[in-house]
Amino acid sequence: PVPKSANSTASVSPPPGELEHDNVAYYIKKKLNVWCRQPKGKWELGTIQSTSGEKASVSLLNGNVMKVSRLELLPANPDVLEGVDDLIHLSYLNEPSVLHNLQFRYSQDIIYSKAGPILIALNPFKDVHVYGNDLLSDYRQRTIDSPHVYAMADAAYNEMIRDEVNQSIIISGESGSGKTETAKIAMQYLAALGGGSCGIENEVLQTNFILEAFGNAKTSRNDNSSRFSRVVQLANGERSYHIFYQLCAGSSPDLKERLNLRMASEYKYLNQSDCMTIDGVDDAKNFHQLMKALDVVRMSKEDQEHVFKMLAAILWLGNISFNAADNENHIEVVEDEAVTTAASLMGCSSQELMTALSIRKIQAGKDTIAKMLTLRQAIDTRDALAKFIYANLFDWLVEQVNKSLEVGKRRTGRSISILDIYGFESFQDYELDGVDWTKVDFDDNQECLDLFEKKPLGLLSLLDEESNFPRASDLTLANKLKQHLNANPCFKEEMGRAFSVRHYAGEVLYDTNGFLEKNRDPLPSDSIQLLSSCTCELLQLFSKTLNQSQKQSNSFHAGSLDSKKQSVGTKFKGQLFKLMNQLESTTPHFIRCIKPNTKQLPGIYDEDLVLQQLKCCGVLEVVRISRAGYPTRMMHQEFARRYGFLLSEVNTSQDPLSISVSVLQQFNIPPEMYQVGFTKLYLRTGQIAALEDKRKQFLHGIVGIQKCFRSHQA
Ligand code: AOV
Ligand code: MG
Repeated sequence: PVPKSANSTASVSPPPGELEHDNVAYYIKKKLNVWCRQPKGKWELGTIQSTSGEKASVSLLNGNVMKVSRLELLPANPDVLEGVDDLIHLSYLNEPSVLHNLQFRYSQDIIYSKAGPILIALNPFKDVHVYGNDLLSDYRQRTIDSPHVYAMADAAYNEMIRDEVNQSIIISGESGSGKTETAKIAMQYLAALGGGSCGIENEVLQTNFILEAFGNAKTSRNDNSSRFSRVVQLANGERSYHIFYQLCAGSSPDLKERLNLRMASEYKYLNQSDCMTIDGVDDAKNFHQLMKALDVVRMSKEDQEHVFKMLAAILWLGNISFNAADNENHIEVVEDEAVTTAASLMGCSSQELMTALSIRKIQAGKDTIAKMLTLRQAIDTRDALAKFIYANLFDWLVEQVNKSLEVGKRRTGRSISILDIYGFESFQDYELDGVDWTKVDFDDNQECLDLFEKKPLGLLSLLDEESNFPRASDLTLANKLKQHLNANPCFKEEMGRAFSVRHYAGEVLYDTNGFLEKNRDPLPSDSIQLLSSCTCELLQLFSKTLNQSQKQSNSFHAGSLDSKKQSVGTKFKGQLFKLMNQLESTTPHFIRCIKPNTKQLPGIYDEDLVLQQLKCCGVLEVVRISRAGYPTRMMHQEFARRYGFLLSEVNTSQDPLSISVSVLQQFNIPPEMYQVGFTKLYLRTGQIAALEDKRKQFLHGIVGIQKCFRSHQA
């Protein structure tokens, strides 16, 4: 597709280009605004008064007059473009202009803007009153067309109907930027299209509450962060999954008694981080809403009780403690309320649970040897059990919810998928100026992908391989990675156990500490046996699922000592591949969420933070390329097919990309007139016309020769 260029603003913009010798005079004469970089890097608006040599004297809006190098000046957009709703319309797409435009809108609570095809959503951290039924129908009837999640959801819906193609809405952004809220807003719109507050649409909305209770937690960056695996270990000021606090705060006296439940602060898994509540959040109230949501998805009271039982069992597991049993570091389990309650909730005897947590049986030939565990091993075993139960409980819940929605499903054969993921948290290592977004080719991330998934020498394969060596350590892993991956330009060696990866978004430093253990995510066979002997139905089900998946993979690894269960890395990779496959068959719509400040407060717009996020997700390049600059985009195949035959030396083995480049070179198209992407070619105005001319001439020539040939024959 060839997008139309945004020529609508051409009449109001001053001569194009940066501030160069020949147009400074124009700026002075017309008193046009310029951006002037201040000593601390901030950009201020002003007008140029005079120039002498490389220096310019600038009068700032605040009244100050500064002498600066011309390099510190950038053209500002004319006033009529103040706050345009699509960055594409800006005459100048420099950093201060983009930042100013978004800030101008943000200060008026206009949180949505377009960047070409992408919707930018700035997190307001307050209610901006741009949702609800009235607006919903305004967008539906197209009486409003300003950028909004509703508009994007509406476009997805219409395209689904019109093109009969599945759609996806892909939401990205760093932690706390508003992805999950945005996903919910999109779902609200689609639910309203489907009929509103009753029926399956309502059920889908209600499932959000269940998924958030069990899948979200307070982190330092987001009070309601979509997270994963934080049952046994918490950082200071952060919480475990909401559901634990909700259960402790909101369950009825009866339920409390049946589960022998205490206050959240009495559980070690919850009280280790010194953070029990969230400002403005009522856990007890949310528990009641959760129970309602479980009713809506038709989960039986009996199943609900099972779920709560498992949650209580996890909490009590965390309180189990150990005593020294000898002076060789071995331990025994303290037989107290924690053990007895956990065991009774799980449906086994205290003794069975204590044995599983303190002894490991090892097969030596035909004999079984019982080995006592050290304190570290015992704690790891206990925590692995708690994590296993929670992870399986979560999967089971999702399955139940999906089943419940299947019941009333009206199948049209078409779908709109909304992708909300958990956001990146590691941003300290960000090299602020490390990524030159004017140069980065935004659709070529191949080297980085190779670094992770190439077989057999990609990061994930190497990690799996090392995870299978009994004597491997975090250091041997780091060395192995350095040995094999150093040649990849996205990999960087660091001291000791560390290494860095140059991701598309920026460089991230990794410490291999705990990598192997996390990747193995082991559950000792004694624990598996324990689970299968428990009377609790859910635990039996979980251990059965585990046994089945192990049997399947064991058949491929017959004779190996370890039970070869899939590593976490491999599992994750498999899930991502599945996701990618699913997305690739859809028409994607992109929403980039931006967090204007790290304090989670309204009204604060941190320019550096916003810029960093715009850069890292490639928004500016998309605008740069989709706007007038490179209005023509063509797939390499398409380009090669149309112009490849013009090459004087045709090499049929060449790939389309190389053919494209050869064509451009043969006709001396200057490099500033195009950008070569991994899949597409981007061309400035006029270039295709020139190439079409050459093509016509060439074809004309052939026709001429043929005519000539024919007349000779005649
Ligand atoms: P995330 O999904 O991107 O983070 P959330 O969607 O949870 O971020 O948003 C974080 C918080 O920002 C919410 O709890 C709201 O308080 C506020 N917020 C976001 N969007 C809006 C909006 N449109 N209007 C009002 N407030 C909003 V993470 O899940 O951490 O990556 O893993
Ligand atoms: Mg989220």
